[in-house]
Amino acid sequence: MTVKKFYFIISILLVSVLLVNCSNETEQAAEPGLLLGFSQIGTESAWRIGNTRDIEEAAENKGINLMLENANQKQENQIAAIRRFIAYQVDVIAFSPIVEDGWDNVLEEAKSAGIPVILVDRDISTEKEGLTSCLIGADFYKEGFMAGEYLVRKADSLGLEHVNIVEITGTTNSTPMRQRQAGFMDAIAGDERMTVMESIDGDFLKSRGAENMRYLLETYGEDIDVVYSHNDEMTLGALPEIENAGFVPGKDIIIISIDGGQEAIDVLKKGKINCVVECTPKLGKILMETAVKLKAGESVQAVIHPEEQIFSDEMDTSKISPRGY
Ligand code: GYE
Repeated sequence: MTVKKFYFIISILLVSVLLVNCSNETEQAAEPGLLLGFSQIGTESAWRIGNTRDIEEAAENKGINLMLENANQKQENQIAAIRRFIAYQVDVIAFSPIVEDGWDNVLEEAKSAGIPVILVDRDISTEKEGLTSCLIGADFYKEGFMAGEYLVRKADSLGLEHVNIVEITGTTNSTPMRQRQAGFMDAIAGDERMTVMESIDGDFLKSRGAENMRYLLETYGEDIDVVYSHNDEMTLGALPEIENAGFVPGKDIIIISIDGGQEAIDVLKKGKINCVVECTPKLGKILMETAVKLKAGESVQAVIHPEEQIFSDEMDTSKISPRGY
């Protein structure tokens, strides 16, 4: 190789290295991005899994970088995740608080770091002002109220004189547990026929739904007229126990559930569940839009509730379209 040729090759190499560096820089500059830290509760239900998937898809569609942490049903894991998001200096923090109490300290830390916080799905209880920017989640009180109103209509249509109810609740001290109970109780209050024999914590888990149902059947047997369960997972756990005890769910015992996942809707279509109140897990799109606004310093709506409906044996259930979770 001549000296001239040697210098020519070297200069070509140098120019390419420079070009590669430049293009990397422009790529980075063109994608300043938004980094969103999201602490999810866990994987306890089809609802939760659908919610996680929806949030991941929405982040991808909007080109948002998502740091997703799964807390495996433990509040301390959620607190640790939020601390990691603060250390990473994410732009916005979002989380679904497993229970309502115990968040003040970590949220004070986020506030001091100047990071806005979005509550997704569930609320917190605090005396302090301004720890979070907004709440995006269902109106659980309304869901419980719709479930109670359905029961009153059902009792009317069957001409029932006494209605003995057992309630399998979600995680104690979680927003959906508190409000689904309050809404239901308010809707049946004043109806002399209704008696709630027992409310028992099923933690939103299928296994606990089954376990609790076994106990309730052993304790109250054929006195049970209604099972009001705070989510589909616990309902799906309870149904085989009812059948094993020799009762026909949907006929001998009125079954009311909440969420509206595909599996429960399929069972509703078979007549073994009487009513399912919808709770949509599809909160991803509005979460991303809200995160973008907060990063830009814009104001956002304090509470955002999605629209929800009720599915029951009062309607033609064959018309219910696929649920997607
Ligand atoms: O109903 C249940 C889930 O917070 C609305 O949590 C959510 C509830 C949902 O695990 O299935």
